[in-house]
Amino acid sequence: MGHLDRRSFLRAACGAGAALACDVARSQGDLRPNIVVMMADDMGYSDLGCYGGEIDTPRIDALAEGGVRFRQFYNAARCCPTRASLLTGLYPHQTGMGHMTNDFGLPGYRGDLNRKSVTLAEVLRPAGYATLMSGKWHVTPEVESPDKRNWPLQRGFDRFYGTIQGGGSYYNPVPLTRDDEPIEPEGEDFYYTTAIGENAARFVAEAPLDRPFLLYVAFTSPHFPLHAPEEAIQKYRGRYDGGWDLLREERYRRMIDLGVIRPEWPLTPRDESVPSWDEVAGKAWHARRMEVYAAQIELMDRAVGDVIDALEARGSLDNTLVLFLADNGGNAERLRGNDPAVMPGRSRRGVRPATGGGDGSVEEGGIRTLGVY
Ligand SMILES: [Ca+2]
Repeated sequence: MGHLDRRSFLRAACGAGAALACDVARSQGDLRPNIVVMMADDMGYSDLGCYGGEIDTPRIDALAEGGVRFRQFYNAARCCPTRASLLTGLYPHQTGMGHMTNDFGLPGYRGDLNRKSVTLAEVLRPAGYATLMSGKWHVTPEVESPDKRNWPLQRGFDRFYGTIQGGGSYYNPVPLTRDDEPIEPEGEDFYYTTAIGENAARFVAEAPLDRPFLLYVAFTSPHFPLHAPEEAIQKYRGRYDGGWDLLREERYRRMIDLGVIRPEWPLTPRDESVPSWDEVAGKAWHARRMEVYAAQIELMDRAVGDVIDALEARGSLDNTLVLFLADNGGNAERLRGNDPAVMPGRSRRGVRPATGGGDGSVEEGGIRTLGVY
């Protein structure tokens, strides 16, 4: 596993690009690599196993083991600005997405991806790439209106499955969309994270064989609400009963063992707004929140695995650049309806996880997240 600062990464990436292009011969001779970008939503720096987390994430860990695990990887603090930057290569304000999807009447804050910017798909499609997307779009306020000028298909993608807006139910994401049209969730056991992975895997299987593809997989996991099937939650039952003070120490030690942080760096003090675990009320509710949060991340890891398996099945894995990142840190919003009387899991009400951290904050907990290449 490599650990790189930005300068070393650029050197490595230049070399890797040349190597990838030679790995696998495509049937029609176009040897350019496929590009797969997968992203989590509101996930903390140390949640994944390869960053010291106790959550089982073997598929992402394997990517890190065979590639590069960034220790210094920054985002734009919230869903919309990060997505706008990732899609365009620009600062969020240059795209009109300096904040979320509200229009403040200022060029940098229109809340709608502007036409001065071009997306990855708008650049790669004319260059011969198939352009595929599964997951959350969230760079336009026009969610259900007939005005679809800034939807994925109108911004360079050939195929789309997912949601135009930000967060929402994992059991009934509204409006769920295929290409430009609303659809209903399929099946009794529908779970959005799994469906995003399945559709992304299908796009890989159906992608043209004579040219490369871009696949953008934008999970909503583990963004609130805390929704996960009970069987996935049960695996973590009791795992968080020791509370966040103990968990912080456990993760801190594992991060040192894994080389994510240096042993001479002390554990930062607990956030002043958070009481000690000994003093907090409602321990069972807090622990349950983390159990569901962990299940959400494990299910996302399985969905990542579905995409990797699909790449392998068509013989494309060795000629594909795979990136996994988070759009911002763990969620620190004071969510309305975050009611200790409501146990998360199957509830359709909104409950956020217990870890907090920094979505929306430009301190390190918000903007410093993980990245695997
Ligand atoms: Ca986010």
